[in-house]
Amino acid sequence: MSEERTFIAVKPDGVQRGLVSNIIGRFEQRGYKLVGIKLVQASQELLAQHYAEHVGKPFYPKMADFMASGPIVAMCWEGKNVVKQGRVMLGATNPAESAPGTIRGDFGIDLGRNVCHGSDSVESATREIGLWFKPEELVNWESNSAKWIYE
Ligand code: YYY
Ligand code: MG
Repeated sequence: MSEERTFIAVKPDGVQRGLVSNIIGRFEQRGYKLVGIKLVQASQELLAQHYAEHVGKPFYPKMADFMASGPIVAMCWEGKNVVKQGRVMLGATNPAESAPGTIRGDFGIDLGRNVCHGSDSVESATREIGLWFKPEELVNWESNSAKWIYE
């Protein structure tokens, strides 16, 4: 079993459109374990840290304003290869290129309204979890279903 963790966030469009339970359900049903969750109104400061690699790019101001336009559901999910598999479950960055069956492919049309964020590497995940959660907001717990999910 793996202790790998990733940061998944339902963006303001996903919250406004009532997609929170569907997105949580996909990670639960896959077998991943929820270890942190909260509703956050993100500040520009937090977003600039979260998207540090994109600050200064032409699309950044509009994207950051969108990300600050309403609540975000910030989550931490745990399990084997959850960073990579989380990205697979999200689909491509541009929903127009996301396969049906993925979150963005099922719910998105435009690049700037792609519903959900997921960490792109184990290093990013560690950094993002540390930005969005205090250590005491993450819960270590044993899932009774683990033996039915992992061989
Ligand atoms: O990691 P991921 O979210 O799949 O894509 P990134 O390239 O890191 O971009 C972050 C975020 O920015 C993306 O989900 C949509 C938005 N964005 C945009 O609005 N316009 C672009 N040209 C590129 C990205
Ligand atoms: Mg990214």
